[in-house]
Amino acid sequence: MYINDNMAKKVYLGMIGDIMHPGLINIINEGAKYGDVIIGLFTDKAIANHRRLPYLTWEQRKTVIEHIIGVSSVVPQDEWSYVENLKRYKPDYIIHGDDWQYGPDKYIRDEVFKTMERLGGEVIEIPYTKGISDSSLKEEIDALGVTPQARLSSLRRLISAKPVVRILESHNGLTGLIAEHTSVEVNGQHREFDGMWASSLTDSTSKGKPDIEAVDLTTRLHDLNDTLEVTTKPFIFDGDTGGKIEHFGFTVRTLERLGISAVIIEDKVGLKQNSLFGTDAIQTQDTIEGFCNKIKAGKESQITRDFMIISRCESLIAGKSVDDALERCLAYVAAGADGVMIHSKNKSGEDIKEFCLRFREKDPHTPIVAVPTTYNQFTEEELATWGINVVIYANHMLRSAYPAMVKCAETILETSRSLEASDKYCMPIKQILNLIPGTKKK
Ligand code: SPV
Ligand code: MG
Repeated sequence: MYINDNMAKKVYLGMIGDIMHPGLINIINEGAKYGDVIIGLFTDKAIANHRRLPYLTWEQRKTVIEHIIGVSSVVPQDEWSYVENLKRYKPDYIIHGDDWQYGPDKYIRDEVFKTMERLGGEVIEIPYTKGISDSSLKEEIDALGVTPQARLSSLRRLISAKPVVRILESHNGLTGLIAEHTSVEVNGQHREFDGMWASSLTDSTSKGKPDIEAVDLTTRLHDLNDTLEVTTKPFIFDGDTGGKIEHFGFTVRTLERLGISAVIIEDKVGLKQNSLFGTDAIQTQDTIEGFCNKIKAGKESQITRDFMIISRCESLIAGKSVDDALERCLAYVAAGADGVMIHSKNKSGEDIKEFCLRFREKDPHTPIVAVPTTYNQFTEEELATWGINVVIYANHMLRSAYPAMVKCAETILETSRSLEASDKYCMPIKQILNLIPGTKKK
């Protein structure tokens, strides 16, 4: 039975509240014994640097949680740290499972103890409910996959929640798994990629073909399906020039149906060549009017609210000025582009920085996407200070795999056997057998 004989006291309980389970109900019930339970519901912004974004939006989670017996009110918690909210709401108690005593979040616990002591409040730790947790449930849900709509909308959520969204190139199911599951801890912070880039360069190169739109859309999407099947994170699709205006609307709808979050199209016409050739190749830009018409055609065809059409400006690649790039990008946004990608092969990054700072003076909000392949000396944090919202590592899975494979092939030739190559360049057989989840039947 729900007993609360101490209505005047305030009990603070922070939670993500994405997947409700008995452990959370238990902690709410425990909290309600001490007073009115205020749920500090973590916002996307609070979560984004520490965990994967929740499946439900903040408003959806709030609706569920405010209807749970024992919850008095739900307030946003905008930081991973509790300190600001504890100072704001001055609870008499804060309640938390005792699982935060170990691991990367221990510093959060230390801060909470210090703050509550200063406020004259008390920290209640209750035994963590064994065998059930948000993360174990999340693993099970991840194994089921994601709906196209949830995947599609997650890129916009990430852009508004994170200072910078980190995207890794993926050209097949295996590289998709790497982008999906690779994570590291840096200074106590969990880090992983936020999504994937379907690069025209690596899609073509992995087929032994040049990056000139020779691999058609149907083939690329057919192959992309392999990756969509084994991942849940958002995809940004490299749409090259977007093709003919009359065709681009169909491309947009096809991508939306698959749950792709965004397409980036570049303002070039004629035979497309890879941008990293710079002025060594003929790079002919569309007229501003012509490209704006393509953006408009795409936006008119779009049926979901969240799909993004991002315009990619090739002025700096074609040897033109930052002024030219600015004029174009502002026009593209006015035509309806949901973001701009500015590209350059200049190693200094100066042109990109100047563009971003000047673009931000005119347009504080439209997302800027950057592909720092040549100016790779800058960290994501530095790029974010220029106003960049999305950083794409555009070809690194393919570029790192290829030299390793060549080395292995050469070593087999040199030694007339595979012993040396296996020892030096190959993962153990046991490891490859267990690499793909679900390979071994129990
Ligand atoms: C790609 O990855 O295919 C791109 C980025 O379009 S770049 O290769 O730098 O042009
Ligand atoms: Mg490309």
